[in-house]
Amino acid sequence: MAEEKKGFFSRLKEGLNKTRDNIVAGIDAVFYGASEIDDDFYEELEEILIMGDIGVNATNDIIERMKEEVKKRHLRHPSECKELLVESIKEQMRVGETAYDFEKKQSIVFIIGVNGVGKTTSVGKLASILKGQGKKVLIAAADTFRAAAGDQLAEWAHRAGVDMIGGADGADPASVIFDAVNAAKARKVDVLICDTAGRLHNKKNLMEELKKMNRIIDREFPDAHRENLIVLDGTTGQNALSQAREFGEVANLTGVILTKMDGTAKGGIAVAIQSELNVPVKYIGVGETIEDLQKFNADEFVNALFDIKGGENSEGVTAEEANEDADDMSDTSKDVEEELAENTVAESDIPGNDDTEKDSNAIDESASEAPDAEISEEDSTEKPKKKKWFFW
Ligand SMILES: Nc1nc2c(ncn2[C@@H]2O[C@H](COP(=O)(O)OP(=O)(O)OP(=O)(O)O)[C@@H](O)[C@H]2O)c(=O)[nH]1
Ligand SMILES: [Mg+2]
Repeated sequence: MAEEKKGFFSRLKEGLNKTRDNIVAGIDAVFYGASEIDDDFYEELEEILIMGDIGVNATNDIIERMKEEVKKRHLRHPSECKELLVESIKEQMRVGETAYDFEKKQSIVFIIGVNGVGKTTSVGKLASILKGQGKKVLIAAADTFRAAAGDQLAEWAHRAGVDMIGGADGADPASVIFDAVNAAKARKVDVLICDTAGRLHNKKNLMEELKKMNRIIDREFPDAHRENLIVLDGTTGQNALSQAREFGEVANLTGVILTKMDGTAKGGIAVAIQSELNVPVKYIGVGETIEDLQKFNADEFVNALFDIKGGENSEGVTAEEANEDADDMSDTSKDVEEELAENTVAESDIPGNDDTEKDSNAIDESASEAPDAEISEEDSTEKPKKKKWFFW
């Protein structure tokens, strides 16, 4: 078991195989095929970067910067430019020093995104990382739309060894948030991570519902540090950008969790996200098990992409070492994941996506913003709900 496990850097490198084939092979052909640094060279490079999902903005920046450096350093041969490109991509993607401040504060991490992108999985993985750091973590199952959603998250909570608060199937997700935020305050939890239902960004009432949940958090726990992470599926390429833009309209996005980077040829999207949206990719997912989420590290990512040796992060700790704590939690994950993998949500399964939708799905501010009683464990259990999850 343990000997089969690979370090995160190896998994990242392996996961980026297709992206590497897609981008790096073409880039090498330009660097080592062209005989001089001329307009054709820049044009070919530009084309490959754009085709590799790196995005127009980032590509323009990279090319402009390269032109300047070529002049400054009096470079003559295209092969001398590869290092410039690598440095330039790293520069584009570097995550600011404050990006992970939430780890040091009492925080509420709100996880949003369209259907099936890997939100619930990422909540479980993130909970495990934070638990591994010795944090007191609570997770909120605010996806009450899909019958199996609570069970799926409960299993992740179990794997990560953290508590979870949920609501009855079909309950107002805002009421789950209300309960969870108050429980987090009462129990002096370090980080509350809230899973939410997948929603299409063009469904107005569902997007309004996100705003409502946000307002409840602000109102109930104004002092908490807020982290709104959008989960984007790396395999969807440019679509991920439009999803992030739409969600950015209803929530102040503070970061991206980019999932399914294993096995996609579109990994270049990580560069595009950073430069087109100006929102940092904070975590990337490279697989389905609990250890397959890692803090995004630009140097490590670009080194893996270009197969450059030296997978060390800025703190001088290899990703493998940093991840060791999560090792013992991974054993059961695959089997149970398969059991629970009935999670493709048809649009019609989601309230608001269907003309026959019940009125109760309409946003009812009064329903869940009204409760002003303090939430205690007793209060919560008294509510006549079909299913409610508590693990203390
Ligand atoms: N290969 C791979 N699969 C992943 C990754 N992250 C999530 N998945 C898979 O993607 C599928 C959907 O994951 P979920 O976590 O249920 O996605 P979700 O966004 O919560 O889905 P909804 O709640 O239905 O909107 C599952 O089969 C996960 O195992 C990843 O980084 N790599
Ligand atoms: Mg989910």
